[in-house]
Amino acid sequence: MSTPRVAAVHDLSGFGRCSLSIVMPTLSAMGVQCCPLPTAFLSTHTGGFTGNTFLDLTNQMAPVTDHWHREGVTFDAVYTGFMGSREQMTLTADFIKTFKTEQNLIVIDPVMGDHGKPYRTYTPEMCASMGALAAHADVLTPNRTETAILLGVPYEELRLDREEDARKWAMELSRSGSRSVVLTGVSMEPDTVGAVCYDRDAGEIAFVSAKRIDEQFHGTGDLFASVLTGALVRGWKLRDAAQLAADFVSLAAAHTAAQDIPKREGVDFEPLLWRLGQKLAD
Ligand code: PXL
Repeated sequence: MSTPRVAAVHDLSGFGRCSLSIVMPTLSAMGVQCCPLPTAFLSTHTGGFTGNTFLDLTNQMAPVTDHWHREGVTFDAVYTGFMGSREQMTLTADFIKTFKTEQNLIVIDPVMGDHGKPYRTYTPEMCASMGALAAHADVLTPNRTETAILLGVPYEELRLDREEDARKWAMELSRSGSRSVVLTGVSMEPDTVGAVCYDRDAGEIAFVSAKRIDEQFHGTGDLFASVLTGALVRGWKLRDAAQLAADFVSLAAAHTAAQDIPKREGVDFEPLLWRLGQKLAD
């Protein structure tokens, strides 16, 4: 198999693991070439720090798209995450339209918030634009908060602790089965957490779960979606890719919890990447 290639449209935050500082090493460890299109450079992520710098790279997005297109570059997947503005979402949609083929995968992680609240930089208008960007997804990977925002349902009403509810929300997100969905934060038992997966191609719903780690760390959503994307371009089925992602996030969260490092530094996953590589080599 030739090395799969993924275009990653995310921000780059220098300190506090998230977005490209997770996406790039994770895909590399999975034997996947990652081509980053950084949307902004921040000194830190926006949670747990104050006064972060923000270098907007929006004006680079169209020239980079055009240059890659002129050079005839192709991608096995386009994988998008955190966005800094509505304009970036429009430019990301243009990027997707430029590089979409019959065979490749558009994975959209509609990063907007967590624990029932949007991140502090996300305005209601940006959340609406994320819905429009999500229309391009072959695979959509929201958490519970993002699902509530995308579907316009109050967070408290969007329960994910009963199989029939989780199925219902996954199907609603799939837009009548037209896109695959991996909805994270599904927990039917107190000591496990995982995802409900709707596979558009197989027409199937599956549940995956792994051991719940009680502490929450920055970057676990980015880590989940990165592992999922890497496994999908390596040819894994959606439910197997989601199980690998759930297991790896659980392992990394357990490892982080045992380190006693500040939560805002994010999930301490680097020492475990060799295990991910090993799983893909099996
Ligand atoms: O992990 C999501 C994320 C990505 N990028 C930036 C963020 C966050 C979450 O806070 O602030 C800049």
